Amino acid sequence: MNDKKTILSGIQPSGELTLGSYLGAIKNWVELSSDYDCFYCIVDMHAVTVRQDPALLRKRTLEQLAQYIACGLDPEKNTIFIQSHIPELAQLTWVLMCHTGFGELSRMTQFKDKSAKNSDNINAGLFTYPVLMAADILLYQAHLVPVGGDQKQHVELTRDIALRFNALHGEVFTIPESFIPKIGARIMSLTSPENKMSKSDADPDGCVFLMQKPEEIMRRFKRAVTDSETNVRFDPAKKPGISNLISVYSAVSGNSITETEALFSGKGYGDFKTAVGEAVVELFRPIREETDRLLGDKAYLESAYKKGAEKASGVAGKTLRKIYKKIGFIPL
Ligand code: AQP
Repeated sequence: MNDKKTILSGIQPSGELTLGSYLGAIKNWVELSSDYDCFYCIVDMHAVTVRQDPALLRKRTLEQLAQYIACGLDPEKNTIFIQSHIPELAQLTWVLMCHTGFGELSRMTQFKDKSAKNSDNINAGLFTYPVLMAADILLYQAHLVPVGGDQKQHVELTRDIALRFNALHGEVFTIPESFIPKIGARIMSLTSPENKMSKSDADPDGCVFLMQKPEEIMRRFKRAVTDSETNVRFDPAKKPGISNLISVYSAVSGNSITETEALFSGKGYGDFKTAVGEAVVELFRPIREETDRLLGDKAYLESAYKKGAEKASGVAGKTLRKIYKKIGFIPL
């Protein structure tokens, strides 16, 4: 019998994967992938809450699948799938929407941030997206949801919805918990370190992308915004730029924050930025090469996502049938 706990996590194909996506999510997914029963998805349904170019969305979805695998996720061992391939998700989302308060959704900070950024398209999906995320987590009965710090609020909402549903209809949902990495939970933009590094940032210089060439990665780190001091010291409030670089170096090298500070004590910002850039270049080099190789093998990628959909659907169907029965829908 499989007594491993279940994990669910996903990333939107709303842009090229960044250093933030890697350190805040994928790196931890790989570390957890042997000890848990993992469901890792490409959340294309979430991505369309913001207008996407259809051809680009298709391309990025496939690229993201190749990148997951290149980063070390194994489709044989884990369930790696594309969110829109699982129709039960939309079905469960509707049921959960009827168990979620308008006031609860209004408090979500990501909705406030994204509606400010997309003022010409504040659609209902942007508002109700946390319920889609809750349905994703609950459909697979996930115990743990590895997320960056910014997604914690959505996992809290998922717990509230699940507890409410269970209280009304009996214990059907596993109550999930968020899992937030100690280092790398929030990687900030290199050009405006008070903001999160985001795939769809209007200023691409603030981001480092997984598929970027080494020269370009180095250029971005060398131009990273710092401060007028000269000491490599971790103080996010007063020194957000340098603190962000310290977090990046620590997450990539496996050092603690204090060890990184000690390592660069007495060295200038220039040397430090070069060291951070080089560490990231070496981290991404094999991932980029393997992604390119996988993208040349479309038949393999297709078989990987079909296998993922089949595995995910099996679990999703089981949960949905239970839920439909609980709320009084007549089975067909
Ligand atoms: N900068 C980041 N630091 C730490 N973690 C991050 N994550 C994303 N950016 C960072 C984590 O990656 C997971 C997937 O996120 P997502 O892509 O589905 O959604 P997002 O958080 O909205 O990511 P972006 O890059 O900011 O996308 P856009 O620009 O499209 O909104 C999550 O666990 C997230 O915390």
